[in-house]
Amino acid sequence: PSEKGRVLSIQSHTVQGYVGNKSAVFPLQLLGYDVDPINSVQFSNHTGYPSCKGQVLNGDKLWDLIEGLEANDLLFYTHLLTGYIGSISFLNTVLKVVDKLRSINPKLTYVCDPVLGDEEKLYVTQELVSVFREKVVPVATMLTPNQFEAEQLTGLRITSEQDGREACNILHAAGPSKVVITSINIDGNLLLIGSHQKEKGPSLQFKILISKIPAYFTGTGDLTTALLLGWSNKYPENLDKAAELSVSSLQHDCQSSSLEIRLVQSQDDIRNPEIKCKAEKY
Ligand code: ATP
Ligand code: PLP
Ligand code: PXL
Repeated sequence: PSEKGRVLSIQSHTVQGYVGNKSAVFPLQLLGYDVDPINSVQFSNHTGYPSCKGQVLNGDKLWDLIEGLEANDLLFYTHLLTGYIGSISFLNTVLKVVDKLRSINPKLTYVCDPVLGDEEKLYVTQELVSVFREKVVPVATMLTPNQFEAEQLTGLRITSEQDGREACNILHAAGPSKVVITSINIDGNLLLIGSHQKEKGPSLQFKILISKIPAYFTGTGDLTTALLLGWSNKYPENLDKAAELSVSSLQHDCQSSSLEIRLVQSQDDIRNPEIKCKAEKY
């Protein structure tokens, strides 16, 4: 276990329920991190409900906040974490934030969940996918796409473990040294595939088999990425261990049948997860 960090987390806020910052900030705090949230939107609830109201932060307003922090010398971060981003202008400003933070801490780790869609459906424009592919992936340190997002970012069709591993290698070549495909649907079960490209040499890859709970959860992707950030910073050379710990926490949080994950009720499982899912190295 190594150093703690200070995380800037740019994600959605929902008044009620747990997606975006609501599912990332508290778990990271439990793991001992200082977390500074910037809310990219403030909505009443997540979009899995019949309706939803609220406000959206634009790129200029995001930059205002960064300038405010900079004016007081408050821009030293060890980690930047981003999730769903809905507009090109906001995404371009996030790219400016990455540059700015790296000019202050060249070792900044940028953990990016490239939220583009799921189950063959995009929730963003094709243009946004292109910006992710061309500009965001190259500056990310760790990337956590789902199956569909990995396909969008690589152009590869992923229907097997082997395809997943190849997609990871394509993504490494584009930038991030750590890639975790958080779920691949194979034969009714979920497979997580992780890949760490150390210096030169082949990537170290592993898989975790996750038994699928017959329900649909919102916010699990956001929680997974936050936990992967938290644990992989503690075990920087063991992405497989970080992923085991992250997935094991999640299996506790997904034990209810409601639309929401159970974060406050699962504090002990976040701090000290009992390993329920073992990683298998390739
Ligand atoms: P994103 O779009 O943010 O990249 P994602 O689509 O990868 O997210 P999920 O598909 O929600 O996110 O999966 C993230 C993790 O949540 C999985 O690795 C798994 O541990 C857990 N999970 C999600 N849904 C289920 C389920 N039905 N049964 C068991 N585990 C689940
Ligand atoms: N779907 C997911 C997974 C999201 O993360 C978000 C974020 O706001 C949305 C949908 C919302 O998209 P829209 O407001 O375009 O429905
Ligand atoms: O989980 C991603 C997410 C983020 N932000 C908002 C959402 C969702 C998913 O529904 O509604 C506002």
